[in-house]
Amino acid sequence: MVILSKPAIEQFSYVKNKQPAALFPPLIPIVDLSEPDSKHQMIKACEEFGFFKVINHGVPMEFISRLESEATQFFSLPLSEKEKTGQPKPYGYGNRRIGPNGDVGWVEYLLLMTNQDPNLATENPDGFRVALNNYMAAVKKLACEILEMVADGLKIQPRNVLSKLMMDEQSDSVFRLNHYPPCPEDVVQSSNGNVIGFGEHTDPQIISVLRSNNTSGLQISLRDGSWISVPPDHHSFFINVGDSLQVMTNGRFKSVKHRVLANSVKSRLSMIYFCGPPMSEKIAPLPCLMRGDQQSLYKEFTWFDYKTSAYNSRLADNRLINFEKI
Ligand code: GA4
Repeated sequence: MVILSKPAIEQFSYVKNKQPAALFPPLIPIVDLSEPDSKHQMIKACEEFGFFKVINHGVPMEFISRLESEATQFFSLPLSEKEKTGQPKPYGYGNRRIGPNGDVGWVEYLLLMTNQDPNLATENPDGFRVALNNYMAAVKKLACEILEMVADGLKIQPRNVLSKLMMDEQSDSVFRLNHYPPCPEDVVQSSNGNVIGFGEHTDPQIISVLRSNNTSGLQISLRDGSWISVPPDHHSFFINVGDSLQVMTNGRFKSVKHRVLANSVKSRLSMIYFCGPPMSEKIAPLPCLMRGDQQSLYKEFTWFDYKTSAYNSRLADNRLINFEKI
């Protein structure tokens, strides 16, 4: 078991103003890909929650288990070994610090580019590399299928108008393995049971495809600002609408604010594929979605502009606000 060195409590992030939990929290939408109506369910979920769970996804369980086991082995290495992977700038191995602007969480992670061979400074990197490649290829296919169903559901053509952005060789998709070790009980208690594993934020990309082990912690924010816990399900995938898809639908879909709370008993491992477009791609409302004289809510920008601006922000910032038309 890996224990992150214990932080001074006052230096650590926790949920300060705890919103009362919703009395009857809505159920997280579940989209069964084997059902004929799934594209309509997806659209509804993207509009109402910016978030849904996918079952019957077709990603082989052996790829998932293999990567989970390789990642668990990696995170159980001594810190000095893991650090040989290189500090996250932004890619590499990170411990507690998230991004370059002072965010911290009860988490360690590996952040990787999807179309470059990762530098895995372990004794036997080959098994890890094969597991990563198999998993990423299968999840990329799933993401492509989901984006094509979204396009169909929105009645836009061609149906690869969204998926082609992440299927492009130049796509700036990234992959993240997050390991949340159990947080010591006294740290949890002194922060009212709410130590932040990964602080609240929206994802900048188009969509993100998340899978975790069976440890809870993930929460999403509803439109009214309340937070609901997402029951973990290690057989399923969870899809987040990112800021770029919010812009491409001119605000019809909303990117979902989410966070992870630390757990004092079990460790949580999550794997997230962030579907990003090529750097030079213009992020703008899809013309076929604009009716009549409808105007774009956003200024013109490329994914490079947005990513650059994201890396100058703090995790919890509203990053789209700088790109909205006044
Ligand atoms: C949030 C979504 C992805 O994990 C990520 C994160 C990135 C990082 O950890 O390097 C950022 C964060 C994320 C948004 C704001 C900036 C950049 C940390 C941070 C404080 C890889 C991404 O693309 O944006």
